[in-house]
Amino acid sequence: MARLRKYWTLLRIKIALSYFFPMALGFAVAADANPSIAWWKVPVGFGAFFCAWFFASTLNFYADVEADREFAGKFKDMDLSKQPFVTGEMGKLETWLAFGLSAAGCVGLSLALGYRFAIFNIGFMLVIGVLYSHPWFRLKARPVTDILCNVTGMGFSLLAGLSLGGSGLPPVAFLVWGGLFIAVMYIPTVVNDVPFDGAAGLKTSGVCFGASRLLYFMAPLALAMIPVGILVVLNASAAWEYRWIAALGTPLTIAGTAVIFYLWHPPHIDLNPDVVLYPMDLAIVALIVYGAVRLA
Ligand code: DMA
Ligand code: MG
Ligand code: MG
Repeated sequence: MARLRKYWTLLRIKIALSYFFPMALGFAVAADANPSIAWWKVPVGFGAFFCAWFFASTLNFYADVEADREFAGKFKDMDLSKQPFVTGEMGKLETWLAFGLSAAGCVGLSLALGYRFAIFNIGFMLVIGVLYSHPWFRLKARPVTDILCNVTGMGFSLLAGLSLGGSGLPPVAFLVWGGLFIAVMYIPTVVNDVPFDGAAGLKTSGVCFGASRLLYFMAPLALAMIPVGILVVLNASAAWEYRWIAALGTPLTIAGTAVIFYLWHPPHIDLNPDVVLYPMDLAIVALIVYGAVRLA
């Protein structure tokens, strides 16, 4: 059991679930639109997602050893200085097996669901894994692209979930709203990392623009969610899930932004991320149960 622990650490479940949220939403919408989805596609699709995520998360740890070794922050999902590539628990063979099996699992399970799911789920693995972390691209260490990677990856997660039920696409206004939402959610995490990323020489958005300036940029982004959110809510032909998420998510994001500004005691935001993550996990359970009931 002790030998398996490190793989659990690599899975980084708390963050995994935040990237899984859009897929759960996509699945719920897909199940509404097409209640005749073959049930086996759901566990296979979710399995394909977690293979993609495991690959991405493992690559992030693998590529971040230098920065994670110096890690001393506390407002984080985990103590990065204890990650398996820093502690030396990952042997060469284990490393190759972890990458090989998760990538093969992602591609194989995705293709079993069809080309459409495969494009989005493998796209997710490439954007959130390779483009974000791999030293060739390492978009996590460049201003703006760190945020855009997350917006794109979350979009792929949603589109993969949706494609479990065919070829439906979300309204453009919801995609714009979601992009703003993800940017607002991601910015505090970059801001909290500024001291460590700066010391490690990473030029993230936070390091480049300055922690405070980037943090305050959340305000115009959150406010821009109002008109776009109204467009989504008023779109009577959009799935009810999109309309409710825009209706509830817009005021929540604005209130959350105000709370974060209030808790901004440079260089840290004194907010436990669990406050956001646990309600999101409940929403995931609700969406999956809803989708499963629609299929039953
Ligand atoms: C972790 O990214 C996120 C993914 C998508 C694997 P990061 O390296 O910027 O954050 P952390 O410093 O928490 O590892
Ligand atoms: Mg990292
Ligand atoms: Mg970081």
